[in-house]
Amino acid sequence: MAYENILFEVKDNVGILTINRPKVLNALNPKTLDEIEDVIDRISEENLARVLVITGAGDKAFVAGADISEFPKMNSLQARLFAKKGQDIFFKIEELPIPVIACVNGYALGGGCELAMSCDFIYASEKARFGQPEINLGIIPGFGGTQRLARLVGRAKAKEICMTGMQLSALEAKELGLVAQVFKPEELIDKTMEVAKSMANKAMVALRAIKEVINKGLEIDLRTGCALEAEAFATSFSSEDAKEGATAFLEKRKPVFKGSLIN
Ligand code: CO8
Repeated sequence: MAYENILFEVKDNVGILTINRPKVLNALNPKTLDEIEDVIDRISEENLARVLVITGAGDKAFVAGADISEFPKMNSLQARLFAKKGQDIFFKIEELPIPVIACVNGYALGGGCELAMSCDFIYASEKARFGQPEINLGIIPGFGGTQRLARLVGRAKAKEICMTGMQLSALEAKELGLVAQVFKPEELIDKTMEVAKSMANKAMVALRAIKEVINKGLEIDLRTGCALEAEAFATSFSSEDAKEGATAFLEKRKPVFKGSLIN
């Protein structure tokens, strides 16, 4: 598929997906969602990258939401299908077996905040702004925002954010646990790539297991979550990379992980 609204490249095993509609602050229309899905599917099926970074083109926005110009064309059924389409793709991102970092360079509003929340963690520029402003359009978040935000920042704060349409600064989002780290705008992409490249050299079976167990564990009780952890621990323990990790430590050298997702 030739992409019109996104850019995708792989550098040092790190995939960089850039939403590229800067004139409309990278708003997500159906075609952009299709293109994002195509990249995610290719990464899953063809092992194109060991880590994925998602960012927005230009210096103003990560993604300013779903494309509002599409709304007048939609009836209720089409709106439901559009919401479902976004949700399904964001689940694919959440379930991708490699780490995904949202590199939030500006506005992450509505569908943009929802896209960022489907990633494993968020690095943000000091200029980034987060929010679910759908209430100001007379609608509610539709790409998973009510659900993921409440799980990430708690019930009261999620309700305040969705009910008022307020925007959060990067630092406020960090205080709430929505953002993992905040960087100066000019340093954001380099710092993100540094971390992404470092993770791309780690043990992939273990990274996949951490992602799966934390994601699933948050949905279930502690005892069942710990049972899942023990299973996943056993899987990582028997991987080739685990043998290399222990051997390298005992031989006092740096491990060279193969980075295979298969044991
Ligand atoms: N959709 C379409 N176009 C947009 C969007 C958007 N979400 N955001 C900005 N644009 C366009 C503007 O219309 C403008 O275009 P033009 O130059 O042709 O006038 C251009 O981008 C630049 O924007 P502004 O001039 O408004 O820039 P400002 O710096 O003045 O303001 C803001 C920046 C605050 C980000 C402002 O643009 C804004 O409020 N944008 C809308 C934010 C928003 O409400 N997002 C939520 C959208 S709804 C959503 O995401 C729901 C997800 C689930 C959908 C389910 C489907 C039914």
